[in-house]
Amino acid sequence: MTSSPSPKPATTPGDDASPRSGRRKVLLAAPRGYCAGVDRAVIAVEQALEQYGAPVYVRHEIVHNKYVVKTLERKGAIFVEETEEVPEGNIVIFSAHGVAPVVHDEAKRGKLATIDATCPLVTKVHKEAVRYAKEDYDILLIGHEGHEEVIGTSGEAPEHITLVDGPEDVANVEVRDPDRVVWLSQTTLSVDETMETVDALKGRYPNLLSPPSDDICYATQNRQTAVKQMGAEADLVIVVGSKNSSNSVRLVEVALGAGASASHLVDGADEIDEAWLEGVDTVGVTSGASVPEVLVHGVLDWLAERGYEDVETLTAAEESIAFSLPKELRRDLRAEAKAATEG
Ligand code: 0O3
Ligand code: SF4
Repeated sequence: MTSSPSPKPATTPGDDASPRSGRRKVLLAAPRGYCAGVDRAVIAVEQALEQYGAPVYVRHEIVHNKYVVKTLERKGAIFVEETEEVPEGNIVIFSAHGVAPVVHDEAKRGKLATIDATCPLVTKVHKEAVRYAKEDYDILLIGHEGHEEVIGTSGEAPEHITLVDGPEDVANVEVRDPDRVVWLSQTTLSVDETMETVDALKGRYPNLLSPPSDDICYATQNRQTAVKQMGAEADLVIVVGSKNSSNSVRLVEVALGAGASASHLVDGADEIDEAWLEGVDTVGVTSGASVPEVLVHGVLDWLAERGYEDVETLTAAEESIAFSLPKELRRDLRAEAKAATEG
């Protein structure tokens, strides 16, 4: 996963930056970029285009990254916000963030073939919601209002779920029975802020039940651990990611909280402002879970051109998780292979 840009001589633009000691260095976070759920979702769209041909419709951005969406559009994917926008009889892929059960019903009504690219770790939270609703708990879902994942999870049991959008929202919560309450969360939240919210909830509901395992996923946690270490050492932390990517935005916040003097979210090298480098010796670089590595390479090359050629990898965790493709694609691939051997 780690790599260095091709070394390039320092050029004039970097000289304007006047670093403090002249020892310019890049700290590169590991892990960073694609998680297993994003990898699977992006491959699912590519595979669907190959298997069924263009166009293939995708409900919502498959992952929250501009570059990924544009690249898939060029290959023949059509992104829509509502299922009703997909013409009858077509294929629609549901994004990695998951959908509410009503969306599956809409697709059935529209006679659409569906491919569900919801990350299995988001599905796990959906299943928890269904289970606790069946057991008649009030579910406090910690998450960001309006975020696609929260809309999908809430849709599993709308009458049982109350959204809690951060510690400041805890005072607004109302439940039926304070002794029958459980909290769940969006997968891409700040670990520290979520724990603050949980502590505040426990202050109000001492018997609050916790989810059986972490809802904030391994990838979110690992990327935050790495950027936290980086924030303590870097003057500036550049996070590669799109503005609507919750997990990427959290990385900027965590970097600042860990002590970085500045941190900025950029979609790519073209969004970096030369002025950010003023007085900066150490630049931290990381990327959100929906960000292809090519965009990080662009940033490293841009920095190398300005004298930040020395790249040191800061490894916070090793990752080896991978998910199999959505079952609908695997089923059709198997059928195709069978037909080929029989024919
Ligand atoms: O949930 P978030 O806005 O961070 O979404 P991204 O940027 O597409 O990253 C992938 C995360 C995901 C699909 C839900 O966990
Ligand atoms: Fe799945 Fe976590 Fe990636 Fe979201 S960030 S797609 S939950 S692995």
